[in-house]
Order: sequence, then C-alpha cells, then structure tokens
Amino acid sequence: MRGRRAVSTSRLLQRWWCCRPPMAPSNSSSFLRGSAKQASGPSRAAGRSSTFHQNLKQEASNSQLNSRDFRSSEFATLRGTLSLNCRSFGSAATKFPRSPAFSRITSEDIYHFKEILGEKNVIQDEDRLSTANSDWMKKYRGSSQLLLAPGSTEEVSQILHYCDSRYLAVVPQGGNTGLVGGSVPVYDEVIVNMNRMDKIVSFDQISGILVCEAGCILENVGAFLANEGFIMPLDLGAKGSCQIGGNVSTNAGGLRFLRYGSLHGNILGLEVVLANGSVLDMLGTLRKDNTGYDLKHLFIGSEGTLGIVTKVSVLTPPQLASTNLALLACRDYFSCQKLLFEARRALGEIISAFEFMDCHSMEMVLKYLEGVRNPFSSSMYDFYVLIETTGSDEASDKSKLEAFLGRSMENGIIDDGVIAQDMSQTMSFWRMREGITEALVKAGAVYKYDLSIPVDKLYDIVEEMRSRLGHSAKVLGYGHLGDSNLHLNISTATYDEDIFAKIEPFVYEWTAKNKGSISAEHGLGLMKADKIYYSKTPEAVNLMASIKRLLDPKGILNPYKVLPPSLILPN
Ligand code: FAD
Ligand code: 2HG
Ligand code: ZN
Repeated sequence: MRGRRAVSTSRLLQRWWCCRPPMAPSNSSSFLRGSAKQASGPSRAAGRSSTFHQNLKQEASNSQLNSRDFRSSEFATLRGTLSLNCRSFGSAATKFPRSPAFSRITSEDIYHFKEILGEKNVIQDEDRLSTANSDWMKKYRGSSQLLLAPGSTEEVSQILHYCDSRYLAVVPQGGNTGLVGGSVPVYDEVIVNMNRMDKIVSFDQISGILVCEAGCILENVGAFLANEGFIMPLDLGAKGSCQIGGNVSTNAGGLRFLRYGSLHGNILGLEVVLANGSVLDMLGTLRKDNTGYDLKHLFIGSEGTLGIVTKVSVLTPPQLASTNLALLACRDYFSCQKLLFEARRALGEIISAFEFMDCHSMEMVLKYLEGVRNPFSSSMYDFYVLIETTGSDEASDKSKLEAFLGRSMENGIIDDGVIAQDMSQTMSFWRMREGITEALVKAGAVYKYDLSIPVDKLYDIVEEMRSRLGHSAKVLGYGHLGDSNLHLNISTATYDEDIFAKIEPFVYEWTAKNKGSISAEHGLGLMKADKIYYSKTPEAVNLMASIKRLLDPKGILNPYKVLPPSLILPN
C-alpha cells in the first residue's frame, strides 16, 4: 500500500515540479568568514538527487547566472548612514548614563596589561578599535580605547582580577555577530576579545563529547567534527564568525534547534572566569550529574554579564548518512502551520529543520543578494517553507519525504516545491533563508525583533504591524517556525523617529499580551535591557539582579546590558 502510494505521488510531483524552470546554480559564498561550502555544515552537504528531478538537475547545471550586482559604493553610503544614526534607534544607550563608579583607563593600566599579555595583545590601534567598537549591523557604537586579547584562562583571570580591583568596566566579545548590541561597549569599557582562545582541547569518538576553548569559531568546530563523523548540535547563519563562547553566552538557537534542542541540553560543562578573576571549573563531560545546583545554566544565555566563558564541553550528535532539503510554496500562513503539524507526524524522527519566510523576505534576498535566484522562476508565492530531513537510511528517508510532499500537494497544503538534488542546490536554498539578515542590512535601516509567539498567532503581529505602518516601511516575517520563533524585521530607507514610535512599545505590548517572549534567541543585550519586564515578573528580575550582584558586586561585567542598569549600578 505504502509502495503504491509512493509511486503515484512521485508521478504527481514529477508533473508539478519537473515543469519548473531551471534553478540557478548556487554561487553563494559566506559573507562572514570562510566559505559557504563549509558554512553549510556537513549535514547540508548531503543533498541527494531525486528520481523525478533528473531533468531539472540537467537544466540547472546548464543555466547561467545573471549578475545582480549590488554596487559597493551604494553599500558604503548606507553603512555610513547607519553609523551616523547609531544609538538613536532600537537602542537604550542614550537612556543609560555612564556609571560614575567606573574608572577611566590610565597609562599604568596599559602598562599592567602589557605585563600580563605581552605588548601585541594589548591593542590600541584605531582601526582595530573602530571595528570592535561597532556591532555587526553598525547600529551600536561604543568608544573603548582598549582591546585585550588573552590567550589562556589564566590571562583572562588576571585581566578580570585587575579590572575588578580598579573598577574598570569590561565587555566580553566573541565573533561580534550579536544582534542586540550586547557585544560592543556602550562607553569606554575594556573589550576582552576571545579570538586567540581557539583550540580544540579534546574529543571523545565514542560519546561525541567535545571540549574546546570559547574562542573557537562555530564553522571551524563544525569542520573539525565533520572529519570525525560528527556535527555541532547548533547551526546559524553567522557560523563563519560567531564563536562557541558567544553562542553559549547568548544561548543561541538557530537552524538545528528543532532537532537537537537548546544549548541548555547540549552543553555539558563550562569553565568560566568570574568578575573577580576566580576560575569556576564546571567543565564536566558527564551526561548525568545531579550533585547540587547545576550552575553552568546560569552562564548559558547570561550575555557576558556574569562571567567570561573560557572553555566549553558539548555533546555532539553523529553525522547521519542522508540529508534532504525541500523548498515549498504555500498560499497562506494557515497552510504553513498545517504543514508543520503534518510534517511532525509524517516525518517524525527524521525532520531536522522547519523554517519559513514570507514573500517580502524572499523579495529582499532576490533584490539584494548576489546570485540568489527565484527557484520558482517568475512565480511568487505568499509563503515559503524549508523542510530538512536528516536520517540514516537514504532510500527510506527520501521516499518518506516524497510521499509526504505528494500528499501535502494533493491536499492543497503546498502549491509548489522543489527538492534540492545536489550540494549546490542545497546551499542555494539555505542561502535564501540564511541571507535575509544580510539583505536587510544592505537595504537600509532595520528594526529587528526576535519573538517567541504561540504558533497559531505568530504571523498576526506581522500583519498588524504592516497595517500600522502602511507604505512607510517593509514588514518582513520569517524564522524558525518549528520552534515558534518569529523574526519580525521592519525595513526602511533610513531611521525615522515617527516610524519607531509606531513600532515600540506596540511590539512588546502585543507580545506580552499574547504570552510570548520579547527575545526567543538573540538575547536582550543593550537593546532590550529595560524591556525585560515585558517577559519576566518583577520578582524574577529582582532575583536575577541579586545573582548579578552576588557574582559581580562592582557590576564591571558588561554593564548596561540584559538587566535595567538602575538595579545594578549607581547613577
Ligand atoms: P558576540 O556577538 O561577540 O557576543 C554576544 C554576547 O555574548 C555579548 O553579550 C558578549 O558580551 C557575550 N560573549 C561573547 N563571548 C563571550 C564569552 N566567551 N564569555 C562571556 N560572554 C561572551 N542567533 C541565533 O540565536 N540564531 C540564529 O539563527 C542567528 N543567526 C544569525 C545570523 C546572522 C547573519 C547574524 C549576523 C547573527 C545571527 N545570530 C543568530 C546572532 C548571533 O550570531 C548569535 O547571538 C551568536 O551566538 C553570537 O556569537 P558571537 O561569538 O558573535 O558573540
Ligand atoms: C536568523 O534566524 C537569525 O536568520 C537572524 O536569527 C534573524 O536577522 C534576524 O532577524
Ligand atoms: Zn533565528
């Protein structure tokens, strides 16, 4: 019965999909660091040809790329505009005065840091500082005069011990890809950059447990693990630059969350340096350990406000033999929800990602990203869904997916779709989804919200925002639908106070009213430090502040971030 059904649905798919115009071959290259080939990670590399896609595959390899160049001078101008406006929008910085409790750096301090780290790791170079003072979006900018690059836990410990004794404020910095202004100084905080701490410490082939330093770049860890036949349980568009220490400190979610869950489940241990320089060794490699309070969880998602993460122990899953990726078109949001409901049941243990984007997001990547082509030729649909499966049996996984897609098409849940047939198509599909953030920055100013909302209401806020803003802005909705995580992005040519006033506090009030969270995965950082009450009770916030004061009594670690500064710092 199952076999017969698979044959008939496969024919149906053939009718629908093989008449699709050719896909452009992917020429996507990682816009951050490293190549997109690596960036896509081992599981993405396993796109397989689908029997009913042979024609499409042939046409794809014959098709030509049209250049859709984005002029770099135009890009530079937009970036300039962004920098000029930084700290005016979506940022709480202007509201928080510099705390007078903090000292200013002296030449004796510099001398002392050179003693600890050596001359070349005490950086005062203007260009290097300018980069480190500014976040990835060029929206937040500090004015730090000093960047320190420790090479060991001992050096981090000595730095913090000294800063604490001198009342010098510190901002821990990883790959600086954070999207909430948490990784850059607000004023003149000392930047402690973790780039040099990038060694793999150990890997256990049997258990899949990896121990590495916090400054390891996620993509590099992925490449190391691929050689061992494993993958990271975490994958995100910034993988070419972000660091595992930054991932832990933001409790990053990303594209594999649906399958492997939160870092709270995958991180087995941490080594952390506290504000006073003491080293807290919680670097266990055990799956089970119920001795007392599990302190590492305090640091996962604490955004550098409780300690500097120096080493991480992580449980990594084995790399499985077969990965398939389908890009599907749906007519409305209700169909996307229905598809999720059905996919969970039909694909069960092999589903590894379920992402969605609306047509405005698709238009954005088609317009601003070089080499991205509409896989459905000139047809645009209202919604797009990416479903990835990862399993151990190539034939069975593929037929399961094909049968499911066939049924979904028969039932009218999806209107169109393509299954990636090779690595190049796999990468080009992911590029569309992962590239939206980059396309938005190229388009001009962006107001960014990262919301957890019950899935049935998730798209309502996008529509409400669209009707509030009318033609004054483009409102995009996309994200990790499988995790009920919406990325609501509002794009305008330049930052505008009137538009901002229509967005906030409405977006936070709406989210709170609908029992959502104002930060699903990016954190609070500077942007939302004073917005925490929309998602947490005063009692919970007060307890957090007590923990902060206990671990960092002088408040030197990442001040003005995560919690309202009034709870922590003297004015
Ligand atoms: P940074 O940006 O350097 O720092 C982030 C925060 O962590 C700061 O508060 C900083 O002080 C603190 N920190 C950094 N390192 C340490 C350390 N060793 N010890 C203590 N504190 C530290 N996020 C997601 O969750 N899911 C996504 O899918 C996702 N996709 C993204 C795609 C793009 C294109 C971009 C630009 C960003 C994306 N992000 C995503 C946001 C960002 O990449 C993540 O938050 C990432 O985990 C940050 O890592 P980082 O090393 O760049 O940290
Ligand atoms: C993603 O899922 C990231 O692509 C970034 O979390 C989201 O830019 C955003 O809003
Ligand atoms: Zn995301």
